[in-house]
Amino acid sequence: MNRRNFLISGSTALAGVLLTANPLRLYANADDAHEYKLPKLPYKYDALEPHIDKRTMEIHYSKHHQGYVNKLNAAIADYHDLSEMSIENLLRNIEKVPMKIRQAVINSGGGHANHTLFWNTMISDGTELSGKVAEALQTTFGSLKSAKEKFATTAKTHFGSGWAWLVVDDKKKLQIYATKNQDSPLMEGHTPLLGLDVWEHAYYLKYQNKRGDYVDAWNNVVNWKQVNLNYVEAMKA
Ligand code: MN3
Repeated sequence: MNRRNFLISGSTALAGVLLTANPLRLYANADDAHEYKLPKLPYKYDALEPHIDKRTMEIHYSKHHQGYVNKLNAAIADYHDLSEMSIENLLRNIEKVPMKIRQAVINSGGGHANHTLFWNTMISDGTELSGKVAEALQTTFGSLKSAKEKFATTAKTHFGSGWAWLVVDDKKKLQIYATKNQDSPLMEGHTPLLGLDVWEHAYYLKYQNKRGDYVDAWNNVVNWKQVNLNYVEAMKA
């Protein structure tokens, strides 16, 4: 219930590409059974080949992401008021979550939200970086090239498990940074536009220890059209 999956078809320039008006709205509320659900993957497991392999996608989505959903549901099982919130609002209001389950919600709720965005900002062959977010990246980081380099370096040099992010912060400015584990930018009042999973489970089967190769390959499947839409929505909010 209350799932608000707004799918809009784009302009002719986006022929055939379905964009989600705001993937944050994919962060659906729990259903009547007060359970969050694994969102539908917007493409097949092999869609991102050769950059991200089918086996990694299958395990990452059906085991890892499902695992975060299951653990989140277990954590909030006795807190029906919390499960009436979207996962986005739950994380934005993390200080209101009882201490007893707060870290579980940070880990598993963060894992659920982060992966939901991750799937929706990738697409077979990628899309061109343009539009309002491109203008803002140029203004903030000097050029698109330097913005992309900063993101890649952030992803490659983050120590241990975590995520690299492009966000709109609470002052409506773009920021690029990394978080540890499954910590979500939503907890800082920031709106994530694009996230890259740098946990080893995201790349080890194909790339082993070569995280840099994975980050460079991922650049080929970024759905910048979706990131632009995320930016426009975040600036309106
Ligand atoms: Mn992951």
